[in-house]
Amino acid sequence: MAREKWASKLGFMLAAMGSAVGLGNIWRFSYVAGENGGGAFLILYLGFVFLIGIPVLLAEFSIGRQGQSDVVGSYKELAPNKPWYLAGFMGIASSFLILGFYSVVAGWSLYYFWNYINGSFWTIPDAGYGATFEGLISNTTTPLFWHGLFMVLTILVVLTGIKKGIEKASKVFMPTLAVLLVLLAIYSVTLEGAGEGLRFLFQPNWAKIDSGVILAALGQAFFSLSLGMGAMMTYGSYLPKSESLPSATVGIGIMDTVFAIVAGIVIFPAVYAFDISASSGPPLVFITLPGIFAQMPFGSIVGLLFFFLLSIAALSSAISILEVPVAYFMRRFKWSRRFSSIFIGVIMYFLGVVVSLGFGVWSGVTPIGDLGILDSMDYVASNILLPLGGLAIALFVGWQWSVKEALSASDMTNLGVRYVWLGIIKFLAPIFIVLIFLQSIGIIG
Ligand code: LEU
Repeated sequence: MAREKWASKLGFMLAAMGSAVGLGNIWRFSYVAGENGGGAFLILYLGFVFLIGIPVLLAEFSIGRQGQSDVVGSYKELAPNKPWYLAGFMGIASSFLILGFYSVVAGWSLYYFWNYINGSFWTIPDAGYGATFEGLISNTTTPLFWHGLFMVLTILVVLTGIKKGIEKASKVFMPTLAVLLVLLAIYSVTLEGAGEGLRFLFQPNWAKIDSGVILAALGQAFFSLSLGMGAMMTYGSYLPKSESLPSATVGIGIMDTVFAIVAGIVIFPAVYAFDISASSGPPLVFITLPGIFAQMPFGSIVGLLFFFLLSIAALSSAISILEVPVAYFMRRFKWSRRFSSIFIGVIMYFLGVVVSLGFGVWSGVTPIGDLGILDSMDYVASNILLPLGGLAIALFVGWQWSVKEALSASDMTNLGVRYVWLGIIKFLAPIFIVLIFLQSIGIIG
């Protein structure tokens, strides 16, 4: 059977943007920035996106398009009998860990959407949004229902296939989310206390930087660009060789970053206006945003629209995560797309059950240090496995491939910046990633 293909380059770009823009830009970016001191974190994160993220993204697309296979198959195709494909298995492991918690958070978003439809969130609940949210996530069954619904939607899109499912869904919703987010940002900066929020986000306090903050910024850059897991490699593999990659890559990277910054401009003024702690962790946006909506004119409609779009953004990212193992199992075991999507999706659902219970009956379970189940899975996947996946990608393109192969696979052959890119891929990105790791485990100071 012929391998599936995107209908157009624009379709590919939108799908890749759909993968990049998601909960990571709004939910994860804001709480990780909040926990890591704001401004200085933002600068590190931006530095990593442009210096490492976007160049490695181009490398990841190139491997996929050249290999024309899934994350394991592409490495095997391009370097038979070499151990590079092990990096592919690491990507598959990341996809399970990430979708395991991603779907739970997306379920919370769907629940909020529903509460804006039925009117319960139009006014501030008696207990306040904070306690109401805590009540939701610590409940045993309600979040499991919404998380299950989200997984069903994800599976349905993935089993419909590349063109009809993934590509179509991304086209309409992303632009709408962008417009809404900008409008919200404009509103948010008029809130009382906004200045303090903006200062927190934009004024770097260098004293806050330590090895943990640096690692968190690197992890966020990878997570937000969907990098290092094989999602972008798999998406790249559905692209015909005739399409050019560099401009698409830069477009996706910039777009993703702008989304995160605008989301920060929405959220941090509200954090200060409503006197919430910036370091309140994963619940942050679920408490601040409804607070904004409750104050603004037509807030209930805005809230409804916002959580609808956030859920869609999460969906277009989740499908790219599920696609990583689905594509692998389809090829390796000759499973149909339908069976593969359902089987793997169900396993991921059950992983998510563990994550969800981690906020309720298992809230005392802390697999890593004092991190709960979600935070532990996120830490391993985003701060360790994704950067390692990125390291493998950079080393593969920089060292396994000849200069000629690397430049032609990435369509950089005639571009002036080709040696800058190659220098980053060969030296800078690997060295940075290794140094950050060494520093975070305390080997260098
Ligand atoms: N890039 C996505 C996001 O920011 C996450 C990724 C793991 C698919 O939400």
